[in-house]
Amino acid sequence: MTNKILTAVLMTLALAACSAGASASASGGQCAQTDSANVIAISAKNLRFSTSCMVAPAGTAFTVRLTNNDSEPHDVAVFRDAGYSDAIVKGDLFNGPNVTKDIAVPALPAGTYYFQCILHPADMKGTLTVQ
Ligand SMILES: [Cu+2]
Repeated sequence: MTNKILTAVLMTLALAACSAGASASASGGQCAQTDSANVIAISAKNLRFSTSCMVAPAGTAFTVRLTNNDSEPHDVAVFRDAGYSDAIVKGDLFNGPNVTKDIAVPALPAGTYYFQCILHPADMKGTLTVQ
């Protein structure tokens, strides 16, 4: 009887973990775009960026505006390669919560680039499509 209850509890926990993961990835499905001032506004919360993809116009400098809603420091760095070794720009790490800083990104040719928080590279990363 005790084993049955334990099994039921474990299964419930497993299901809860799965649905939490699904909703987290679904919320990151919409790509952040540049606004009319060429600013892409994103945020960081619970060691995650608000999006896993950004879209910017080719040949035009733009700004990534990061609002850090964590007390931990975050930044945005943009790289040419998926291995995150060839950096184009690295923003400064800064603590939140409710602190916003701009990262200036130079004009880039069309292509796929990669962004991450250099302090949390495993959990805070995504693609930047320049088109
Ligand atoms: Cu971070």
